[in-house]
Amino acid sequence: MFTLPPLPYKPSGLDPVISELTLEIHHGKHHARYVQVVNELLATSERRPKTLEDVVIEAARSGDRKLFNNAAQAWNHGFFWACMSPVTAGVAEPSGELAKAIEEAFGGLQALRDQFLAEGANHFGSGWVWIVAKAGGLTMLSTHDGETPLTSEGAVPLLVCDVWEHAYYLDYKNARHAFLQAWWDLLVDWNFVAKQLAAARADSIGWRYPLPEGAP
Ligand code: MN3
Repeated sequence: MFTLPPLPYKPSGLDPVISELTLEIHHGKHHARYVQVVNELLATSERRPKTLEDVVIEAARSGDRKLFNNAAQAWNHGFFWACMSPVTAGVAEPSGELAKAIEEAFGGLQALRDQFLAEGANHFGSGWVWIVAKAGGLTMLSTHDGETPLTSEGAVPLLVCDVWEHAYYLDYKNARHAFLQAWWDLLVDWNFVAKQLAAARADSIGWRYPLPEGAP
């Protein structure tokens, strides 16, 4: 049984960028439901995967859309929580290898910010905006619904923002760009992003979803 990992901060920790109410519903209802459906589907299947990463990749490979959508959404949300730090922690801007990689790929942090906000604001429908490491360099991409770079050979996600309406609608109504801007300026945990980049360069995927309860 996969579990809903606790948030790495208090539900009020991202306020006022993401209100306590939004975060409680997003984590406690949306994310929880994806985990619940994954467990229900696995309970009636022959599959005994050890990790949620395996569930996502195998479901994508076998074309099991319902399992894929729910497992990928469970994973994406866990990763999304890890990408943010509380407002009171402040934002430590990228430095070292990460700053260098951003400069090479996007021409600097300001250019990356402009591009990320535009990508998120222009994304049509539900999905996610990512920065991924691939072949040593950084790229930006957006995915629809539950689609995730986990299924993309050699791609390691470094950062993601959830642009499904449930992520911001209670706080920002239809103003997705305002949400993205506040999120970028006040919540991104660049230390986490730097750790992911270091992992990618060491041929690891870095952050992993917690193992199922009772896993050996
Ligand atoms: Mn969401």
